[in-house]
Amino acid sequence: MKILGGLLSPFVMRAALVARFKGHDLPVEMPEGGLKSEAYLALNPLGKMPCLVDGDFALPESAVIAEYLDEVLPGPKLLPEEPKARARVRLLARAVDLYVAPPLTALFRAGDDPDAVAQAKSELGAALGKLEALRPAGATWLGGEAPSLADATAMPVFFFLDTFEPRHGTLQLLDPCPGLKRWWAMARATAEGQRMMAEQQAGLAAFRRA
Ligand SMILES: N[C@@H](CCC(=O)N[C@@H](CS)C(=O)NCC(=O)O)C(=O)O
Repeated sequence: MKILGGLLSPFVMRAALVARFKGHDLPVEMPEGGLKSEAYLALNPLGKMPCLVDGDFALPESAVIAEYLDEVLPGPKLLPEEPKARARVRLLARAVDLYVAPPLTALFRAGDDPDAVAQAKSELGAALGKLEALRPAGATWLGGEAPSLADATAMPVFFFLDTFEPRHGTLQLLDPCPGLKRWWAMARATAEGQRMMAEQQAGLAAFRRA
């Protein structure tokens, strides 16, 4: 089994982290010929990364890959069994995908345009406040007392808060969200978090060189 894509992408990293939280280190590689090659589009007609390849089965979309890996790989379950806890983990992951990731992408693209930066930061601050309100108060991990698919979704997105901090003061947006702030300090200090940060930093350096 392998993941096609590059680890700077929070969507690719989500799939890798799910496997790692379950005790597996799946190979991650860019598809030969790139995302728009005929061969890659035959595997993943969406032409985006990641795509999981499991034998002759190819699966795009990181949230779907995450649930598949949780089902097929041995190890701790990252979606809780209890229906309400399970729904909450899915909700937190969806909130990150729908509300937190887009303003970070906008910030990435804003360059030196002060209006675009201000707009993206304002939307990001509001989204972080909503995520704080959605998560169980006092939980160690994002959605409870053990790592879940919500953590694997959010951690590689929060990497960009650190990355944009020197230029845009993005970590300060966590000040009104003490629970999230505590969670992020804990999560990025774990072995998985440290490895993830180093890999995304290396990916960003390569992206900037290119
Ligand atoms: N909803 C998709 C998003 C994937 C996505 O947007 N990947 C970006 C990299 S972060 C990509 O492949 N961009 C290249 C392109 O769209 O051509 C998922 O969760 O897998």
